[in-house]
Amino acid sequence: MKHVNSLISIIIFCLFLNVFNTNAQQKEIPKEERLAWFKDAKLGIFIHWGIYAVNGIDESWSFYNNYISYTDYMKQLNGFTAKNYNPNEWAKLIKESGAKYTIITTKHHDGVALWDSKFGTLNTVKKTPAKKDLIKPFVKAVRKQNLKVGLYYSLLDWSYPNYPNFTRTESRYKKDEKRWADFTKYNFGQLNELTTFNPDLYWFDGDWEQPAEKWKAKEIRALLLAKNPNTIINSRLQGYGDYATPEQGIPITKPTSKFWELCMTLNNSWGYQPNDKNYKTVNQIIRIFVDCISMGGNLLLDIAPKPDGTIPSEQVAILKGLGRWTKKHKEAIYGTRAGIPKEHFNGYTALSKDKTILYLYVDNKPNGPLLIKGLKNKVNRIWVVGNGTKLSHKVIGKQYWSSVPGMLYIDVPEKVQDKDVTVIAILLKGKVALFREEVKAIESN
Ligand code: JFZ
Repeated sequence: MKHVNSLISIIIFCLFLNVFNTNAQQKEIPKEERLAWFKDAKLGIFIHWGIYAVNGIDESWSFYNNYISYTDYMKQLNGFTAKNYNPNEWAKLIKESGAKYTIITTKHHDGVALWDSKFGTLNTVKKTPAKKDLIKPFVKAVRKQNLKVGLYYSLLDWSYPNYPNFTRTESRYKKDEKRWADFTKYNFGQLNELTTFNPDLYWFDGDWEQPAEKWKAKEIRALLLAKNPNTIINSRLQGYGDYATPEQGIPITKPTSKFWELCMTLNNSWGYQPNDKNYKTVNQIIRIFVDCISMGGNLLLDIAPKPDGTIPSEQVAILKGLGRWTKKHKEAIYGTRAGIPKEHFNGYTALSKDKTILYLYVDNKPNGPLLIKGLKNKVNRIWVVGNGTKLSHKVIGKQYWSSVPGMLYIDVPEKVQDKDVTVIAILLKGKVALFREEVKAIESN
């Protein structure tokens, strides 16, 4: 009997430990697994849609920075009609660009929610002539195109009466536990609503105004992962995110983070600003894109619909131009990994996941054969991606007594070149192997 009793106590103790453990650790699916699709996706389309498009002014910042009064900023609510909003057309265009995922602003810093929120009253259903939930049909349309969907959400809300900050020069309060608790409840309420759309990704923003403990960043992460253990969270959650978002534009050196995404505007504005005609060209965007790919990252390109829901023609043209290139070169985009160091090839490169194909992105017109140095592998085959033409190569300067590989030259005839970026695939014998040692003094000749 004594034995049975102690056995039971041991079992109870073990059960307790187990419960305790799972509670404490919230066993997450490993990042590598959760972010596998993201690592392969390479291209995403960001959408900044909000009432700021009515006047065509800076999203939220224009009142925060006192360029316009809050009252006048909010008058834009009356012009936000969404009357030509066609989420299926949007999703088709996004698909055509070659993007594998898309992220839409559900609420910017101005606090205007684009879905039918039961928390607060500031949303497109209650306060704009659109009178509609704009997120629900978007998520549906995007899923129909087999794309992943992400929701942008601003943690800070400069409109909410119990949020401390209002404008750069005016704040509502400094410290007030009660008011802050109310705001927290409101934020969690909205986030809970967003989980019902079951997004593949959450893109937080505005986290800089409060520390992690105030946002309850840890609890936010736990909530979202409890609802969908496969979801991904960007970096702007005070240390509780999954991947990095480079801050100063295109990274110069390869980011140390294994998962990262560069977000970028097509002109100089996140939202629709008809005055801003400073659009990047398709060629520039493709070159930035291959720059990101060569460093193992993703590019998240922003489009900015008008208040009626139409996408400006310049932006449509860019997405279609990009689509021409991504369609032709898909084998050298999706699922690739970062390329080889610049010492080996004077340009952007990437590798296939299994490291047996080396892709060269030729973004300038070559005035002679391409050169690769220090490649130890034997080359099995070289071809022009999206064109199929087989290319020959020559190895020059290989000494029989030296382990230094020869210089590999590939001639790329003009007629196989792409008008933007030509991609050359090199099928290697085995996984890529590079000579990186210091060349020693000659011992014999
Ligand atoms: C934020 C927003 O304030 C802005 O309006 C827009 O939505 C953009 C996508 O995100 O702006 C930021 C936030 C963080 C950085 C840059 C712009 N950052 O970390 O470099």
